[in-house]
Amino acid sequence: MPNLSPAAARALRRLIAPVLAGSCCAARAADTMDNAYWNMPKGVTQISHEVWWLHMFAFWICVVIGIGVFGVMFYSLFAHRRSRHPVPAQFHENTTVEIVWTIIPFLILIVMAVPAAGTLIKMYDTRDSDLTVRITGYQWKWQYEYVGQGVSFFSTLKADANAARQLGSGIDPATVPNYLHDVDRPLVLPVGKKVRFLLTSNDVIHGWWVPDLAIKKDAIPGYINEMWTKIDEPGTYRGQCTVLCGRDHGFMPIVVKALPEAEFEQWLAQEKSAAAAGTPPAAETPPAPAAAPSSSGSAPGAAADQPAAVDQPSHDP
Ligand SMILES: [Cu+2]
Repeated sequence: MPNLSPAAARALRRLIAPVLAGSCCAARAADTMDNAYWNMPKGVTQISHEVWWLHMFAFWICVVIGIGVFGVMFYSLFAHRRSRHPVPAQFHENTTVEIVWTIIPFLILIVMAVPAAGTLIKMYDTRDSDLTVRITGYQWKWQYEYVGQGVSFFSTLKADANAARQLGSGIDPATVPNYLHDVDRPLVLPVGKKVRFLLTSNDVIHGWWVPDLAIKKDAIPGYINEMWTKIDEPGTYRGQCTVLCGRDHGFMPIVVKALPEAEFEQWLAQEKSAAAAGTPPAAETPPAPAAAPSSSGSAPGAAADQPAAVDQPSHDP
């Protein structure tokens, strides 16, 4: 679980391990415990915390309803069984019952809708942002453009994962760190600043999703979707394209690197001077060799300040 301290997670694993020992699932279960996907991640933004709270709130309401409904059902099955009550009670069209079982669900829905609407309104409020990043989806990569800063680059599947995924590559994906969840150039963002995203696509519909930021929206060609985030903690946050967008849909991960403000400013200054000098900014690893035919044209207005068009990942065996 994301909230467990390492010591608590270890203790829980030790408790569960004997149960799983000898089962073919043991290794897998240990991995699942480590990666902790038992629940929705709490995330690193105020909005993601609110979304998590709403999720838990609705979950506990469902638990109480479940216990109530099944409790009444099993009690009735037992207490009013045929041997004790051969003639069933009749309360068809009983006005009181009708009113009660209409009003109670209505009230439950209101109780859930009020806080959910409050969070939704906040999610849609992109005003007063400190920075705007335009995100464009391509088959099969992302382009990040820091609006008004002259900085723009493509973010593509990391070369080692790209090599391992080729048919007959002979590379064990388990040996590749963050296999299919790492990119050559992450989206770098400042911590504690409101960042607005303008999301669109160059070809087909993609989806930009980073669970830790509680952001998930469709990137639609010819249409701009807005969203925002304000990250509380420095770190690396990973996500994926979430709209089935073609052959390499599974090979266009998202990585967000949140830096303290001073470090971010330093990074941005470097990128700006590299862009101004016309030198391609250094990718963390060299881009994958070009092999696939390019199906994506250049984005409108992006060519001028786009020094390094990274080759898209190839898939051909
Ligand atoms: Cu996609």
